Amino acid sequence: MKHTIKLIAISTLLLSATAVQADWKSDLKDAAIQKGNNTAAEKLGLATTAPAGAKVYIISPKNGDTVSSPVTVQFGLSGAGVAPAGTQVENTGHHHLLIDDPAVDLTKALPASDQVVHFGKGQTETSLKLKPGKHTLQLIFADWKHQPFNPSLGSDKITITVK
Ligand SMILES: [Cu+2]
Repeated sequence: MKHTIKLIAISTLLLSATAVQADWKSDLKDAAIQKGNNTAAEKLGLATTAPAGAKVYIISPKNGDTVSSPVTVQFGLSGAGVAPAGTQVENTGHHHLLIDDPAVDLTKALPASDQVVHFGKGQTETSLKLKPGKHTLQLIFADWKHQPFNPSLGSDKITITVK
């Protein structure tokens, strides 16, 4: 009797060890598939579907404000989350600030320049040095590979005057 109990215990142990191994293998397989899909999406420039109902807006300054430089720009987002660039988590992305209306192709990964500023660490505000005069600001929220969502998620374009 004692012997039987021992055998059952051992076979239970073996069964759970096999289950753990299968889990581990399928996790590894899933990770490999995900990595392959990510590489393909990046190479092919596939846009990520925009999180439903997400909105991007500039909290401050407000359209028409007169401000002094440096200007604190606060980024607003609802219906989606912020994640650092390169981190693929569903329904997340990072902010990009377009300064003075640069031409950008919203179907491709955004370039980086003085006028297209990436916030790849997941920042939600910045301090911006601007020359005196009128300037426009617009946010574009893009996915882990800097590519705008489909449909694209952007704020209204605001105009401010720097003293
Ligand atoms: Cu970016």
